[in-house]
Amino acid sequence: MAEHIDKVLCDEYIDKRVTVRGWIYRKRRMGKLIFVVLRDATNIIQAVVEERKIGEEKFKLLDKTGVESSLILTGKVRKEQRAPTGYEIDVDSVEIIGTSYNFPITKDKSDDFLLDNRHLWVRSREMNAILKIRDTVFGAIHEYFRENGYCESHGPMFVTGAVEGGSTLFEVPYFGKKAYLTQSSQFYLETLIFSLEKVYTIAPSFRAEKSRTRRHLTEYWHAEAEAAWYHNEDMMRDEEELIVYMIQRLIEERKRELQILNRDIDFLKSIEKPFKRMKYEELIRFAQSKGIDIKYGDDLGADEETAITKHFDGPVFVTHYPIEIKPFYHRPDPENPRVVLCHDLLAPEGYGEIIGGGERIYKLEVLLRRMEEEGLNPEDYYWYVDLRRYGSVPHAGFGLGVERFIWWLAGLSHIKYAIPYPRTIRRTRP
Ligand code: NSS
Repeated sequence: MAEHIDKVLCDEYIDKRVTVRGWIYRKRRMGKLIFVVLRDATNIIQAVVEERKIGEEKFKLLDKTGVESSLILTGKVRKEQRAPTGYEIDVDSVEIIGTSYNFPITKDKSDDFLLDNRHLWVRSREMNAILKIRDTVFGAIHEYFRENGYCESHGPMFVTGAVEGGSTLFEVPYFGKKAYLTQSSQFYLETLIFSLEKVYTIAPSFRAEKSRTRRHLTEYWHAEAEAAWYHNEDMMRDEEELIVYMIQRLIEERKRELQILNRDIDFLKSIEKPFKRMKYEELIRFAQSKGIDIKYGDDLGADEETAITKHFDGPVFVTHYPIEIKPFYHRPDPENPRVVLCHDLLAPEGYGEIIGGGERIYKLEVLLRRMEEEGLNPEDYYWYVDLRRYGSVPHAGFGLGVERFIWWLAGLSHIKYAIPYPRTIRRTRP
């Protein structure tokens, strides 16, 4: 009996007869031999098929069928330096399960073509590596929060109000009324801390982003946390622990995938906590010293973030933004109410913001005043306001854009590579 292999072939299999299942990655015929490079979820493996071992008829069928056909191959493993992974299977049995002719994805296809064919492109080695990195990231987020006393909970996706400003809300018809797709689960997590104290969620968030940048999706996965009794600094400490934990888990579990993507692993290893902290005011001075055209009071756009963070050698927390450029819920600094006790975490190497968070206003009168200043109707947020009426406590939270993190961590050129089916201003298919 041949052993079915669903892990990466290594020395322990030499001279053993194994069965592998997968898809043709490459194929080349040389006379009475066919070299098949088969891929499965783990890796690729070269197999050599001799006509005399499998018979003329099977050999012809195998010769005809193309890239991405599904096969079951059985044969003996040997070391072969010329093979892509250093091993080769000397095949004695071939089963063709699903033929494939003219697989549409070939070398040098345009980006748009690959996006139209994302359902097929997810099979590529690059996407396979990214999807595995993504798997580890989601797992690590759950691990981190669960190990640190956070309880997983969920807010709704259909909502009636904005969290991050009205301009990026998606409106949906809702039985004769209007509803929106949520921009963030933050306000619901805030309600839940009064029951669970420390909560987190991983859920989609939706932004009607009209900007076409390398960092915006209209639908993204958002890892959000909220904790009672936490101040800004407490939350930043948990965030840097989470980021370092995720990086560690990726280096342990996904080194090969990071190498496939040509990510500099030594650089990732160099990322340590605590991260540098900089007040917004200092950041503006720093940017100006680098010749970047920005002044106090400006929000950081994608271009500024890229230009600034190219000068960073690790993630940097930027705190104390001017009150005017942040949403109403941020707590004004009691020592200087023109700024708020918030933070953004900016990833280095030109990537920019991956986290937004901070301390929330917990006094009723301050919240009502801020809503009035921003022209918001407290009625629309009655349940959010209520939290400040019944046993309010200081609290803080944050949101990590999971694709933003993967985009940076894997060193990708565009955020659309960080998710299997990206949704952008121009794309809702496939
Ligand atoms: O707008 S944020 O900065 N902040 C919030 O939504 C807070 N309500 C989160 C909280 O405190 N619970 O978004 C948070 C993060 C941001 O840093 C990005 O990493 C990511 O969400 N984000 C996005 N990722 C991809 N595409 C888009 N359009 C996007 N917008 C934000």
